[in-house]
Amino acid sequence: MFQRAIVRPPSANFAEGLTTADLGEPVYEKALEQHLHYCEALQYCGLPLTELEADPRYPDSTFVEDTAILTEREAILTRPGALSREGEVASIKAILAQFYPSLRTITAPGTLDGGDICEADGHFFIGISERTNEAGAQHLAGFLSQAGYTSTCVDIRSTQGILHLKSGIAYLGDNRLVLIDSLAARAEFRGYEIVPVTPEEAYAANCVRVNNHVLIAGSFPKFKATLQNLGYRCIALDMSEFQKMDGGLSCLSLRF
Ligand code: CIR
Repeated sequence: MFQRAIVRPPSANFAEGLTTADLGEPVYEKALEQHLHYCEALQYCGLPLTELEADPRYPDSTFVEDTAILTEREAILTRPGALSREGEVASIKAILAQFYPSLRTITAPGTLDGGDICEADGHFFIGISERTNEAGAQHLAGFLSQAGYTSTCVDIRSTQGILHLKSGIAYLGDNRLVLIDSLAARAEFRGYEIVPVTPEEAYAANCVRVNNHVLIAGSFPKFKATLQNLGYRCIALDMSEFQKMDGGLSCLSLRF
């Protein structure tokens, strides 16, 4: 169960952030509105929010998930793989210090984005991607192991169409992993019940189980029906403006 979450609204220069998507420029006012609905959904799921101020120095800073790994036992600050995002960690550190007695940090030469880390009940999948390098992955694996957790690295550098591991995978609890087609057959995920996402709905794979609900991106009817048939209560949220900036549902909050 999550107790609370940290969020940061997009800044007016949000469209200046990094993106590989060819979906047009995001509309700031619409992004703000979508962010507001996202926050309301987290609150509806029982999470009080710590809302940070928008930070125009870092146009990608609304994607707070990339700056830290939060576990029940400790918090680890990341070293984001994109240079333009490195400075985002400082303000998150100040906030997290209020909740965690000690903070660990990924250091050079390691780089690591929170979007590459997927926790499945005490086991962590660590994506090695364009953002998270092997040194960063090993550094995190060491911290996790010291805290009594296990981890597996998943190299996604040759998996098309995903920026981060969690762009293609989500853990629902109950030993169930949501997986896009191109990750579904990977040996690393053997032993889990796989909840498939069709290629046309691949963006929907980045969903988030928040206590008794699953937050999912809007307009993916097949995936929504799959989850509902499994008994999950879904809250669908329009994410169009964040998708234009390569962002998914999970990256808009740090939940702990
Ligand atoms: C970036 O490229 O870093 C941002 N525009 C999107 C980050 C999305 N983060 C995530 O999925 N965890």
